[in-house]
Amino acid sequence: MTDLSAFPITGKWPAQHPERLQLYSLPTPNGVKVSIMLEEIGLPYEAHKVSFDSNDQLSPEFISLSINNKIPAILDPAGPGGQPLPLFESGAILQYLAEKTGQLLSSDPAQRYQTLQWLMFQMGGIGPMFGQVGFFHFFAGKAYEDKRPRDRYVNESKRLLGVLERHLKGRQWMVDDYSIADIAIFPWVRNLVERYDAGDLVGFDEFVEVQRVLANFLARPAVQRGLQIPA
Ligand SMILES: N[C@@H](CCC(=O)N[C@@H](CS)C(=O)NCC(=O)O)C(=O)O
Repeated sequence: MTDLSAFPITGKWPAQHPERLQLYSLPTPNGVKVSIMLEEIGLPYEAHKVSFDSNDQLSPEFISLSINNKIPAILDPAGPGGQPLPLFESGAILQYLAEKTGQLLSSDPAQRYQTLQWLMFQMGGIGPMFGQVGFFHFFAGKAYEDKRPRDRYVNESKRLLGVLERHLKGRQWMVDDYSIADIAIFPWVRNLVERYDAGDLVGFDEFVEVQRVLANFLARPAVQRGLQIPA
C-alpha cells in the first residue's frame, strides 16, 4: 500500500487513492495544461482543488510541495526509481508526464527538440504576456487610467499570435504530431479570447490559422474533460 503521509500536503488534501498520481490545481490556463495532459495519456490520477478564494496556494501544506506557491503541482507516488516525486512548473510537469508514459513528446530527436522549443516559447512568452493582458484588461489593472502598460502587453501578445499564425500555416499542430506543445499553448489562446475577452483588443479575427488549430484542439474529448478539472 502506497504511503504518502510523509508529504504534509496530504494532511490538507488527503489522498483517497495514494497509489495514483496526485494533482493539485485549478482550471486556470496553467492548471488545465496538466489535467488535459493526464486525460490525454490516460494515467490514473486524483485531482485536488487549490482554491484561490481561500488562499490555499499560500497554505504551509501547499508550499511544502510547491515552494513557488503557484498551481499546478503534482505528487507522483511512482516517480523515478519507484520513489514519490513532487513537481511544480507546468512545463516541467508536461515533459515529465510525456517521458514517463512515452506519449505526446516524440522520441525522434529533432521533433523532440522542436516540441520543447515551442513549450519554452509558451512558458517564457505566451503565458507571461497573455497573463499581463489579463491583468490590465480584465482583472484589477483595467481600472488604471494609464493604458500604456496594457498596450505594451497587447502589442507583444499580437506579435506572439503573429508568430503562431505564420508557423501554423499548412500545419495541423505545432510540430508534426499533436504534442505537449499544443497542450501548453492553446489553453492560453483560449483564455485570452474567452476569459479575458481580449479578442477585439488583439485583433483575433486576423489570426485565422490560430483560430483553426484552436478549434481542433477544443474539439478533442480529453481537452474538454481536462478544462473542467478540478471541478
Ligand atoms: N510558470 C508557472 C506559473 C503558474 C501560475 O502562474 N499559476 C497561477 C494560476 S494560472 C497561480 O497559481 N496563481 C496563484 C497566485 O499567484 O497566488 C507554471 O507554468 O506552472
